[in-house]
Amino acid sequence: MENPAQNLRVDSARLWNSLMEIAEIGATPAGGCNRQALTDEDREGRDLFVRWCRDIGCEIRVDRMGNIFARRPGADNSSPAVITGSHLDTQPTGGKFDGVYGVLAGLEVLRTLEDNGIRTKAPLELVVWTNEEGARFSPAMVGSGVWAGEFSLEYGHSRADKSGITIGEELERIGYLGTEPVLPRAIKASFEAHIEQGPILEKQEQVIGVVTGVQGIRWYDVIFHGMPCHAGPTPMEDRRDPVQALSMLCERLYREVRAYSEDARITCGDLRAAPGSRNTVPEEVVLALDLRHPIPEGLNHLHGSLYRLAEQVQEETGTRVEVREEWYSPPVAFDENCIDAVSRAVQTLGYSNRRMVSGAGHDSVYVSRVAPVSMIFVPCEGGLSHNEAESAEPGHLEAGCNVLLHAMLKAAEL
Ligand code: HGY
Ligand code: MN
Ligand code: MN
Ligand code: MN
Repeated sequence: MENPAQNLRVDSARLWNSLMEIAEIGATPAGGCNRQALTDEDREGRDLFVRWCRDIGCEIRVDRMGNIFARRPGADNSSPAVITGSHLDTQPTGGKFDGVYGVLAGLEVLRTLEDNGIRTKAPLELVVWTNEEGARFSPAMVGSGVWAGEFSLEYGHSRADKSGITIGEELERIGYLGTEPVLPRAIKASFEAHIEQGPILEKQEQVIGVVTGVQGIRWYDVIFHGMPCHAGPTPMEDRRDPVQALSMLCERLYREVRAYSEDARITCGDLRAAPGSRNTVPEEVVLALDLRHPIPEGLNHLHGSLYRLAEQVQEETGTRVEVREEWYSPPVAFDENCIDAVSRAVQTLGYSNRRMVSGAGHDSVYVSRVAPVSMIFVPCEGGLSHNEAESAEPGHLEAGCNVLLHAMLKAAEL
Protein backbone atom coordinates (compact mmCIF):
# COMPACT_ATOMS: atom_id res chain seq x y z
CA MET A 1 0.00 0.00 0.00
CA GLU A 2 1.37 3.39 -0.96
CA ASN A 3 2.41 5.57 1.98
CA PRO A 4 -0.21 8.41 2.11
CA ALA A 5 2.50 10.90 2.99
CA GLN A 6 4.50 10.07 -0.13
CA ASN A 7 2.85 12.85 -2.09
CA LEU A 8 2.88 15.41 0.68
CA ARG A 9 4.43 18.74 -0.31
CA VAL A 10 4.84 21.98 1.65
CA ASP A 11 3.14 25.27 0.81
CA SER A 12 5.89 27.31 -0.83
CA ALA A 13 3.99 30.61 -0.82
CA ARG A 14 3.13 30.29 2.89
CA LEU A 15 6.80 29.55 3.71
CA TRP A 16 7.96 32.56 1.65
CA ASN A 17 5.31 34.87 3.16
CA SER A 18 6.28 33.86 6.71
CA LEU A 19 9.95 34.53 5.91
CA MET A 20 9.09 37.96 4.50
CA GLU A 21 6.81 38.77 7.45
CA ILE A 22 9.46 37.99 10.08
CA ALA A 23 12.08 39.80 7.94
CA GLU A 24 10.15 43.02 8.66
CA ILE A 25 11.32 42.70 12.29
CA GLY A 26 14.71 44.40 12.47
CA ALA A 27 14.60 45.21 8.76
CA THR A 28 17.54 47.42 7.71
CA PRO A 29 17.36 50.15 5.02
CA ALA A 30 19.70 48.08 2.80
CA GLY A 31 17.23 45.17 2.79
CA GLY A 32 18.83 42.99 5.48
CA CYS A 33 17.95 42.14 9.07
CA ASN A 34 19.40 43.29 12.37
CA ARG A 35 17.77 41.09 15.04
CA GLN A 36 20.75 40.57 17.33
CA ALA A 37 20.39 38.06 20.16
CA LEU A 38 18.01 39.09 22.99
CA THR A 39 17.37 42.59 21.65
CA ASP A 40 13.82 43.95 21.40
CA GLU A 41 13.84 42.86 17.76
CA ASP A 42 14.78 39.30 18.78
CA ARG A 43 11.96 39.33 21.34
CA GLU A 44 9.49 40.49 18.66
CA GLY A 45 10.61 37.68 16.34
CA ARG A 46 10.34 35.14 19.16
CA ASP A 47 6.85 36.37 20.10
CA LEU A 48 5.67 36.04 16.48
CA PHE A 49 7.16 32.53 16.26
CA VAL A 50 5.44 31.45 19.49
CA ARG A 51 2.12 32.84 18.25
CA TRP A 52 2.43 30.98 14.94
CA CYS A 53 3.21 27.72 16.78
CA ARG A 54 0.29 28.14 19.19
CA ASP A 55 -1.98 28.80 16.18
CA ILE A 56 -1.39 25.17 15.13
CA GLY A 57 -1.78 23.75 18.63
CA CYS A 58 1.86 23.31 19.64
CA GLU A 59 2.79 23.22 23.34
CA ILE A 60 5.49 25.83 24.10
CA ARG A 61 8.35 25.36 26.58
CA VAL A 62 11.16 27.83 27.22
CA ASP A 63 14.27 26.75 29.10
CA ARG A 64 16.58 28.82 31.32
CA MET A 65 18.80 29.70 28.35
CA GLY A 66 15.80 31.06 26.46
CA ASN A 67 15.75 28.14 24.02
CA ILE A 68 12.15 27.76 22.78
CA PHE A 69 10.65 24.25 22.16
CA ALA A 70 7.35 24.02 20.26
CA ARG A 71 6.06 20.45 20.60
CA ARG A 72 3.53 18.74 18.32
CA PRO A 73 2.33 15.61 20.13
CA GLY A 74 2.58 12.29 18.31
CA ALA A 75 0.47 9.13 18.49
CA ASP A 76 3.01 7.71 20.93
CA ASN A 77 4.26 10.51 23.23
CA SER A 78 6.39 8.11 25.20
CA SER A 79 8.60 7.91 22.09
CA PRO A 80 11.65 10.20 21.84
CA ALA A 81 10.93 13.26 19.69
CA VAL A 82 12.13 14.07 16.20
CA ILE A 83 13.36 17.66 16.31
CA THR A 84 14.20 20.44 13.89
CA GLY A 85 14.90 24.15 14.20
CA SER A 86 17.65 26.76 14.07
CA HIS A 87 18.00 30.39 15.23
CA LEU A 88 16.15 33.72 14.87
CA ASP A 89 19.02 35.97 15.93
CA THR A 90 21.01 37.62 13.14
CA GLN A 91 24.31 39.35 12.51
CA PRO A 92 24.21 43.18 12.79
CA THR A 93 24.08 43.32 9.00
CA GLY A 94 22.49 39.92 8.51
CA GLY A 95 20.12 38.69 5.84
CA LYS A 96 16.54 37.39 5.60
CA PHE A 97 17.41 33.66 5.58
CA ASP A 98 20.37 32.71 7.84
CA GLY A 99 18.84 30.74 10.72
CA VAL A 100 15.28 31.92 10.29
CA TYR A 101 14.87 29.69 7.20
CA GLY A 102 15.53 26.61 9.35
CA VAL A 103 13.01 27.78 11.95
CA LEU A 104 10.26 28.59 9.44
CA ALA A 105 10.93 25.51 7.29
CA GLY A 106 10.28 23.51 10.47
CA LEU A 107 7.10 25.51 11.07
CA GLU A 108 5.99 24.87 7.49
CA VAL A 109 6.46 21.11 8.05
CA LEU A 110 4.18 21.26 11.12
CA ARG A 111 1.63 23.43 9.28
CA THR A 112 1.60 20.95 6.37
CA LEU A 113 1.00 18.00 8.71
CA GLU A 114 -1.78 19.95 10.44
CA ASP A 115 -3.42 20.82 7.08
CA ASN A 116 -3.42 17.16 6.08
CA GLY A 117 -4.53 15.80 9.47
CA ILE A 118 -1.40 13.68 9.75
CA ARG A 119 -0.31 12.55 13.22
CA THR A 120 3.22 11.15 13.31
CA LYS A 121 3.95 8.27 15.68
CA ALA A 122 6.79 10.13 17.43
CA PRO A 123 6.20 13.67 18.76
CA LEU A 124 7.87 16.49 16.81
CA GLU A 125 9.67 19.49 18.35
CA LEU A 126 10.57 22.74 16.62
CA VAL A 127 13.38 24.63 18.37
CA VAL A 128 14.65 28.22 18.40
CA TRP A 129 18.16 28.26 19.90
CA THR A 130 19.47 31.32 21.73
CA ASN A 131 22.43 33.36 20.42
CA GLU A 132 23.55 31.12 17.57
CA GLU A 133 25.38 33.95 15.81
CA GLY A 134 27.80 34.93 18.55
CA ALA A 135 27.74 38.47 17.16
CA ARG A 136 26.44 40.24 20.28
CA PHE A 137 27.48 37.63 22.85
CA SER A 138 30.49 35.34 22.41
CA PRO A 139 30.72 32.43 21.84
CA ALA A 140 28.37 31.48 19.04
CA MET A 141 25.82 28.68 19.55
CA VAL A 142 25.85 29.24 23.30
CA GLY A 143 22.13 28.38 23.78
CA SER A 144 22.49 24.95 22.19
CA GLY A 145 25.94 24.62 23.80
CA VAL A 146 24.55 24.95 27.34
CA TRP A 147 21.65 22.64 26.44
CA ALA A 148 24.08 19.95 25.18
CA GLY A 149 26.27 20.27 28.28
CA GLU A 150 29.23 21.99 26.59
CA PHE A 151 28.94 25.05 28.84
CA SER A 152 27.45 25.52 32.34
CA LEU A 153 24.25 27.56 32.73
CA GLU A 154 26.23 30.06 34.85
CA TYR A 155 28.73 30.48 32.01
CA GLY A 156 25.91 30.93 29.50
CA HIS A 157 24.12 33.54 31.63
CA SER A 158 27.37 35.41 32.37
CA ARG A 159 28.33 36.12 28.74
CA ALA A 160 28.30 39.89 28.28
CA ASP A 161 28.09 42.13 25.22
CA LYS A 162 30.43 45.09 24.61
CA SER A 163 28.41 47.31 26.94
CA GLY A 164 28.67 44.72 29.74
CA ILE A 165 25.02 43.57 29.61
CA THR A 166 24.78 39.79 30.20
CA ILE A 167 22.71 37.08 28.54
CA GLY A 168 21.02 36.36 31.90
CA GLU A 169 19.97 40.02 32.29
CA GLU A 170 18.65 40.21 28.72
CA LEU A 171 16.72 36.93 28.97
CA GLU A 172 14.99 38.37 32.05
CA ARG A 173 14.39 41.76 30.39
CA ILE A 174 12.74 40.35 27.25
CA GLY A 175 10.73 37.75 29.17
CA TYR A 176 12.49 34.63 27.83
CA LEU A 177 14.21 33.45 31.00
CA GLY A 178 12.24 30.21 30.98
CA THR A 179 11.69 27.88 33.90
CA GLU A 180 12.54 24.61 32.15
CA PRO A 181 15.91 23.05 33.01
CA VAL A 182 18.42 23.33 30.17
CA LEU A 183 18.62 19.62 29.55
CA PRO A 184 18.14 17.45 26.48
CA ARG A 185 15.11 15.17 26.54
CA ALA A 186 15.20 11.89 24.62
CA ILE A 187 15.64 12.65 20.92
CA LYS A 188 15.22 10.19 18.08
CA ALA A 189 16.72 12.38 15.34
CA SER A 190 17.38 16.01 14.50
CA PHE A 191 17.38 17.76 11.10
CA GLU A 192 18.22 21.42 10.46
CA ALA A 193 17.53 23.21 7.18
CA HIS A 194 19.83 26.14 6.37
CA ILE A 195 21.09 28.18 3.44
CA GLU A 196 24.60 27.02 2.50
CA GLN A 197 26.12 30.48 3.08
CA GLY A 198 28.81 29.63 0.52
CA PRO A 199 29.06 29.29 -3.30
CA ILE A 200 29.29 25.51 -3.86
CA LEU A 201 25.65 24.50 -4.52
CA GLU A 202 24.98 27.48 -6.76
CA LYS A 203 28.23 26.99 -8.74
CA GLN A 204 27.55 23.28 -9.20
CA GLU A 205 23.83 23.87 -9.87
CA GLN A 206 22.75 21.48 -7.13
CA VAL A 207 19.49 22.18 -5.30
CA ILE A 208 20.19 20.31 -2.07
CA GLY A 209 23.30 19.90 0.09
CA VAL A 210 23.23 16.69 2.16
CA VAL A 211 25.37 17.85 5.07
CA THR A 212 27.73 15.23 6.50
CA GLY A 213 29.41 17.39 9.14
CA VAL A 214 30.73 20.83 10.18
CA GLN A 215 34.27 22.18 10.05
CA GLY A 216 36.18 23.09 13.21
CA ILE A 217 36.20 26.66 14.58
CA ARG A 218 38.54 28.42 17.03
CA TRP A 219 37.94 31.96 18.30
CA TYR A 220 40.64 34.08 19.98
CA ASP A 221 41.02 37.61 21.30
CA VAL A 222 44.55 38.77 20.41
CA ILE A 223 45.51 41.76 22.59
CA PHE A 224 48.41 44.01 21.50
CA HIS A 225 49.67 46.08 24.48
CA GLY A 226 51.11 49.48 23.36
CA MET A 227 52.46 52.59 25.08
CA PRO A 228 49.99 55.46 24.75
CA CYS A 229 51.75 58.68 23.66
CA HIS A 230 51.18 61.86 21.68
CA ALA A 231 50.72 61.44 17.89
CA GLY A 232 52.73 64.57 17.18
CA PRO A 233 55.96 65.09 19.16
CA THR A 234 56.76 61.37 19.69
CA PRO A 235 59.34 60.19 17.12
CA MET A 236 58.35 56.93 15.37
CA GLU A 237 61.37 55.02 16.75
CA ASP A 238 60.36 55.98 20.32
CA ARG A 239 56.92 54.37 20.06
CA ARG A 240 55.53 50.99 21.04
CA ASP A 241 52.63 51.11 18.61
CA PRO A 242 50.27 48.09 18.88
CA VAL A 243 48.91 48.76 15.39
CA GLN A 244 52.34 48.12 13.91
CA ALA A 245 52.56 44.77 15.72
CA LEU A 246 49.01 43.89 14.67
CA SER A 247 49.71 44.60 11.02
CA MET A 248 52.89 42.48 11.12
CA LEU A 249 51.05 39.54 12.73
CA CYS A 250 48.10 39.75 10.32
CA GLU A 251 50.33 39.94 7.25
CA ARG A 252 52.31 36.85 8.32
CA LEU A 253 49.33 34.85 9.62
CA TYR A 254 47.15 35.46 6.53
CA ARG A 255 50.11 34.42 4.33
CA GLU A 256 50.66 31.20 6.34
CA VAL A 257 46.99 30.27 6.49
CA ARG A 258 46.54 30.69 2.73
CA ALA A 259 49.74 28.77 1.99
CA TYR A 260 48.73 25.93 4.35
CA SER A 261 45.53 24.75 2.64
CA GLU A 262 42.69 26.08 0.52
CA ASP A 263 40.25 24.76 3.16
CA ALA A 264 41.81 26.94 5.87
CA ARG A 265 39.97 30.14 6.85
CA ILE A 266 41.09 33.23 8.81
CA THR A 267 38.78 36.15 9.62
CA CYS A 268 39.36 39.27 11.72
CA GLY A 269 35.83 40.59 11.94
CA ASP A 270 36.19 42.92 14.90
CA LEU A 271 38.98 45.31 15.86
CA ARG A 272 38.97 47.62 18.90
CA ALA A 273 41.54 50.28 19.87
CA ALA A 274 41.65 51.90 23.30
CA PRO A 275 41.40 54.70 24.22
CA GLY A 276 40.19 55.15 20.62
CA SER A 277 41.53 58.63 19.93
CA ARG A 278 43.01 59.47 16.54
CA ASN A 279 45.90 61.50 17.99
CA THR A 280 46.97 59.08 20.72
CA VAL A 281 48.98 55.94 20.00
CA PRO A 282 46.70 53.19 21.39
CA GLU A 283 47.27 51.64 24.79
CA GLU A 284 45.87 48.41 23.42
CA VAL A 285 44.31 46.97 20.31
CA VAL A 286 42.08 43.89 20.52
CA LEU A 287 41.68 41.69 17.44
CA ALA A 288 38.75 39.22 17.40
CA LEU A 289 40.12 36.27 15.40
CA ASP A 290 38.21 33.36 13.81
CA LEU A 291 40.22 30.36 12.47
CA ARG A 292 38.58 27.36 10.73
CA HIS A 293 39.55 24.08 9.15
CA PRO A 294 37.59 20.89 8.33
CA ILE A 295 39.97 18.48 10.10
CA PRO A 296 41.40 18.55 13.68
CA GLU A 297 45.05 18.43 12.49
CA GLY A 298 44.44 21.40 10.24
CA LEU A 299 42.84 23.46 12.97
CA ASN A 300 45.67 22.56 15.36
CA HIS A 301 48.23 23.59 12.74
CA LEU A 302 46.62 27.04 12.42
CA HIS A 303 46.51 27.29 16.23
CA GLY A 304 50.26 26.59 16.33
CA SER A 305 50.97 29.17 13.61
CA LEU A 306 49.10 31.84 15.58
CA TYR A 307 51.11 31.28 18.77
CA ARG A 308 54.47 31.00 16.96
CA LEU A 309 53.94 34.20 14.93
CA ALA A 310 52.59 36.11 17.94
CA GLU A 311 55.80 35.22 19.80
CA GLN A 312 57.91 36.29 16.80
CA VAL A 313 56.17 39.68 16.45
CA GLN A 314 56.45 40.31 20.19
CA GLU A 315 60.22 39.73 20.04
CA GLU A 316 60.72 41.89 16.97
CA THR A 317 58.60 44.85 18.10
CA GLY A 318 58.84 44.76 21.88
CA THR A 319 55.03 45.03 21.94
CA ARG A 320 53.46 42.45 24.26
CA VAL A 321 51.09 40.22 22.25
CA GLU A 322 48.61 38.26 24.38
CA VAL A 323 46.51 35.46 22.82
CA ARG A 324 43.31 34.62 24.74
CA GLU A 325 41.32 31.59 23.61
CA GLU A 326 37.59 32.36 23.42
CA TRP A 327 36.00 29.24 21.94
CA TYR A 328 36.84 25.89 20.39
CA SER A 329 34.29 23.93 18.37
CA PRO A 330 35.97 20.79 17.00
CA PRO A 331 35.06 19.41 13.55
CA VAL A 332 31.89 17.30 13.75
CA ALA A 333 30.75 14.29 11.67
CA PHE A 334 26.95 13.86 11.53
CA ASP A 335 25.03 10.60 11.99
CA GLU A 336 25.04 8.17 9.02
CA ASN A 337 21.37 7.18 9.49
CA CYS A 338 20.25 10.80 9.49
CA ILE A 339 22.40 11.53 6.47
CA ASP A 340 20.77 8.56 4.73
CA ALA A 341 17.28 9.79 5.72
CA VAL A 342 18.06 13.11 4.04
CA SER A 343 19.55 11.32 1.00
CA ARG A 344 16.50 9.07 0.64
CA ALA A 345 14.16 12.04 0.90
CA VAL A 346 16.16 13.81 -1.82
CA GLN A 347 15.96 10.71 -4.08
CA THR A 348 12.20 10.36 -3.49
CA LEU A 349 11.68 14.00 -4.37
CA GLY A 350 14.12 13.91 -7.28
CA TYR A 351 16.22 16.94 -6.43
CA SER A 352 19.81 17.38 -7.67
CA ASN A 353 22.14 17.13 -4.71
CA ARG A 354 25.63 16.60 -3.35
CA ARG A 355 27.11 15.68 0.01
CA MET A 356 29.12 18.39 1.73
CA VAL A 357 30.70 19.60 4.97
CA SER A 358 29.36 22.87 6.40
CA GLY A 359 31.78 25.80 6.45
CA ALA A 360 29.55 27.64 8.93
CA GLY A 361 28.88 26.61 12.50
CA HIS A 362 25.31 25.66 13.42
CA ASP A 363 23.36 24.62 16.51
CA SER A 364 23.36 21.12 15.02
CA VAL A 365 27.02 20.92 16.09
CA TYR A 366 25.96 20.81 19.75
CA VAL A 367 22.73 18.90 19.12
CA SER A 368 24.92 16.18 17.57
CA ARG A 369 26.53 15.71 21.00
CA VAL A 370 23.25 14.26 22.33
CA ALA A 371 21.28 13.10 19.29
CA PRO A 372 21.67 11.73 15.75
CA VAL A 373 21.81 14.74 13.43
CA SER A 374 22.04 15.81 9.81
CA MET A 375 21.42 19.08 7.97
CA ILE A 376 19.87 20.11 4.67
CA PHE A 377 21.41 22.97 2.67
CA VAL A 378 19.89 25.03 -0.10
CA PRO A 379 21.80 27.49 -2.33
CA CYS A 380 21.97 31.21 -1.60
CA GLU A 381 22.61 33.82 -4.28
CA GLY A 382 26.32 34.29 -4.99
CA GLY A 383 27.00 32.19 -1.89
CA LEU A 384 26.58 35.40 0.07
CA SER A 385 25.56 35.42 3.77
CA HIS A 386 26.23 37.55 6.85
CA ASN A 387 25.42 40.31 4.36
CA GLU A 388 22.25 42.39 3.92
CA ALA A 389 22.07 41.30 0.28
CA GLU A 390 21.66 37.62 1.33
CA SER A 391 19.10 36.07 -0.99
CA ALA A 392 17.61 32.66 -1.88
CA GLU A 393 15.13 31.39 -4.47
CA PRO A 394 11.62 30.42 -3.29
CA GLY A 395 11.90 27.17 -5.29
CA HIS A 396 15.10 26.18 -3.49
CA LEU A 397 13.65 27.06 -0.08
CA GLU A 398 10.60 24.95 -0.95
CA ALA A 399 12.80 22.01 -2.04
CA GLY A 400 14.79 22.11 1.20
CA CYS A 401 11.56 22.22 3.18
CA ASN A 402 10.11 19.23 1.29
CA VAL A 403 13.30 17.28 2.06
CA LEU A 404 13.00 18.28 5.72
CA LEU A 405 9.35 17.11 5.75
CA HIS A 406 10.14 13.69 4.31
CA ALA A 407 13.30 13.15 6.37
CA MET A 408 11.34 13.96 9.55
CA LEU A 409 8.43 11.72 8.55
CA LYS A 410 10.82 8.86 7.93
CA ALA A 411 12.50 9.33 11.31
CA ALA A 412 9.17 9.81 13.11
CA GLU A 413 7.91 6.54 11.55
CA LEU A 414 4.84 8.10 10.16
O1 HGY B 1 30.04 31.55 12.90
C1 HGY B 1 29.26 30.80 12.33
O2 HGY B 1 29.64 29.99 11.52
C2 HGY B 1 27.79 30.88 12.62
O3 HGY B 1 27.23 31.89 11.82
N1 HGY B 1 27.52 31.12 14.01
MN1 MN C 1 22.91 30.35 10.87
MN1 MN D 1 25.19 33.06 10.79
MN1 MN E 1 25.38 29.70 11.89
